[in-house]
Amino acid sequence: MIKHASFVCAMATSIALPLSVYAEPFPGAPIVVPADGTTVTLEYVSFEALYTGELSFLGGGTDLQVTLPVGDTGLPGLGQQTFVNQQPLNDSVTLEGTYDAGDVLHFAYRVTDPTEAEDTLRTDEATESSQYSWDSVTGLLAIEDLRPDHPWYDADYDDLVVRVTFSNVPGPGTAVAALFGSLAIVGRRRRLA
Ligand SMILES: [Ca+2]
Ligand SMILES: [Ca+2]
Repeated sequence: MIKHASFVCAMATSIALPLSVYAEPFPGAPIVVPADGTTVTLEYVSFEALYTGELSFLGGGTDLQVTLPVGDTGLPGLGQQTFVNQQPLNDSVTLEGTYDAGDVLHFAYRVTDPTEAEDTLRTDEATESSQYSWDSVTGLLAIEDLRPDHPWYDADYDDLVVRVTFSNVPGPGTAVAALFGSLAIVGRRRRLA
């Protein structure tokens, strides 16, 4: 019975390929921040890959441009280190900075091993953004670590999977802005009266 069950399981697994086990991929969808004053947390979910790769946070910006870069904490020029797919050091990482509605978050994935496969895939590069699948409903950001012209390319989007959580914590700046907003309305009403 056990053998039969594992055979069925193996069959199901092979039938399910090459689609991701998490969701239908959305290649190249921009990771758009939903609200002003947002902090962003990244949580490690899983990996299924032969290659080792490291995900870094480049910063915020527009669809294909980083305009708010963050400082390097890992790989030079690639911003904040988050996770290595095969050996995550942390369960979650809070990304540097706070972001406003409409800001697009950008990432780089450095394939580091085996060395002959070295490559960097960036969400701010038009030819590379489709290596990332972003599902704004589940919050899952999933990476395909090989380019379409690679013989082992499989578009499974599970070579590293992380969950993105947006937190909107109103800070003192928001309260001050709200106060000025109320004063402005009072002032306008007085002028109108
Ligand atoms: Ca893959
Ligand atoms: Ca894979």
